[in-house]
Amino acid sequence: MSASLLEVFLDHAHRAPERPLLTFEQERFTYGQLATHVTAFARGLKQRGLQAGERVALFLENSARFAIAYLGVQAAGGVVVLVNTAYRQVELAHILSDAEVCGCVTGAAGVAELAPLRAQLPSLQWLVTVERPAPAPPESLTEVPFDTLLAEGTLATAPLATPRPEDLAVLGYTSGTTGRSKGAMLLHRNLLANVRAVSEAWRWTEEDRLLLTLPLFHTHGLMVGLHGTLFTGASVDLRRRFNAAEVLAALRDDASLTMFFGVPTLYSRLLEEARASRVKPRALRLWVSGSAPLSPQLFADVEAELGARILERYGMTETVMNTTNPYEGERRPGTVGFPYPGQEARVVDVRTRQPLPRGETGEIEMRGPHVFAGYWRRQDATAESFDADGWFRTGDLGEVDADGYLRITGRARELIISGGFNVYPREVEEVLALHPGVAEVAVLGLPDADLGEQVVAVVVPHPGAPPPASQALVDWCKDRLASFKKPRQVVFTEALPRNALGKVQKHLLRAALVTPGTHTAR
Ligand code: MLC
Ligand code: AMP
Repeated sequence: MSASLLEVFLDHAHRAPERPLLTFEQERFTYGQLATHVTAFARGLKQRGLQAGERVALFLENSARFAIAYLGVQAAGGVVVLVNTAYRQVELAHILSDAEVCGCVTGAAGVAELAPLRAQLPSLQWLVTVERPAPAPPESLTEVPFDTLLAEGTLATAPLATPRPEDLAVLGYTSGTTGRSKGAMLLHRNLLANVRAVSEAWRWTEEDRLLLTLPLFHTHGLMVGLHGTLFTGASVDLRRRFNAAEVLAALRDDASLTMFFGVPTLYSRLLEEARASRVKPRALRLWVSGSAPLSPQLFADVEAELGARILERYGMTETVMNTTNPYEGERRPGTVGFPYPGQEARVVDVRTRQPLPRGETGEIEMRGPHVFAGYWRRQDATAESFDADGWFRTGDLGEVDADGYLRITGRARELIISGGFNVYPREVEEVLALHPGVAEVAVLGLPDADLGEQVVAVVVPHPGAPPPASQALVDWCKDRLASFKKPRQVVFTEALPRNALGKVQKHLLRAALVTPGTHTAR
């Protein structure tokens, strides 16, 4: 029995080295070729001193090199720290210092973004750069071009120990309810258990070929798309990014494709593109949506116009995939189906923590071999997230319908999901509050036809001063945070509604903004 996904992948490579695995732009890799690169990358890292358990950040766009670095770090005994490429200095400094990374694999933009943070990142020793020429890194950092590391590793003979099930594989940063994200510790056995469950539920086999345009730095693209491919011995057509016209053309022309995975925004953009271009995709074996709610309307439109009955599933960084609509049975719009094989889900009363009967709304909890091992160096947050019986509190609200389908009805925590990316209002509020023209600020999510939800900031300007221009506040955010977190709307008001304890009543702001004119002026 394999102890890790890495081992399963290397086993495929050993038994069927010629089997096609991955295409990316002009590059093609069989299982054997990718495994050779992974082993060389791992040996290169070890030769340069990487110790078991040390953290290495991947701050990298989609490419074959992402997959090589991801598996290579694990093969060297290291822990991968995933970083969204849109992150700017505030997010980067926090994640890289919290995880105490010793190295980072990145591109030219990443080197430039990291340079001013050097003083805040004493643990960071080296960069592996995927582009030549990369900008010169700060003098105190060793820079190794990706290909040089591979060449060094090819000559090296250092033995590689395969990871044990309890070893830490990945730190996925998430859930910044305090404005700062926490590293979810995913062990090799968590990842293996989940990918096994997902591939079984979706009948994923080596005959499948996935069109993957989601970013690999998040759960959906990486731990569903890439992991499932590697586990089953299947293949993937990996794209640098999502482009609706290119995706539709591929889905029309490439008969080898059998699966497509997306967040709801990808489906609404595909639909728009299909309407405009009249291009229709071929029938695929499986279309999956997740990471954000898929509206029953979009589900119905995609079925009517693209001929695809989407399978919606529910997941999160801490647990990878939680529940799924059935592959063979009814895919019920507006629901996320049932727990995967070997995993448990339940809905509990948020006060008593007792399980609720069907039809009643409470917090969704998960238990099973896929559930992460806790938050990195955050015993307090870990303890708060689990009960004595090992149930993990997801922070999502839901109910189970009469037939056992789970329906997500809301979130217990403050979280905006915009185009499948998470935005924690507190983080944006903290950045806006530092602007000299801002006295108070509340950030919330409002419905958005393209993104599902959009970020909106309600700002109280400093009294006596003219209110700052909206664009100045948007730019202030963009200079400090990932651009997708910037407010799409800035609304000025004289005071924020607060309850007796002084807490901002965002539901009143939301209601006023959805029916403008009640509390705030735009
Ligand atoms: C990009 N922009 C966004 C945005 N994505 N704004 C709000 N929300 C988003 N999601 C902004 C950029 O900041 C930029 O602004 C402008 O749009 C153009 O950037 P882009 O990169 O060219 O955008 P685009 O290619 O259109 O990206 C849209 C997208 C992308 C939907 C393809 O957001 C995406 O790949 N989303 C998928 C996210 C994902 O994989 N989530 C899974 C998480 S895992 P400006 O002003 O700078 O020009 C998870 C668990 C689970 O949740 O269950 O799966
Ligand atoms: P992340 O922390 O980035 O992994 O985001 C996980 C969150 O995305 C979950 O806690 C849910 O709130 C949300 N999510 C994932 N899948 C779905 C879905 N199918 N429907 C609604 N929300 C979802």
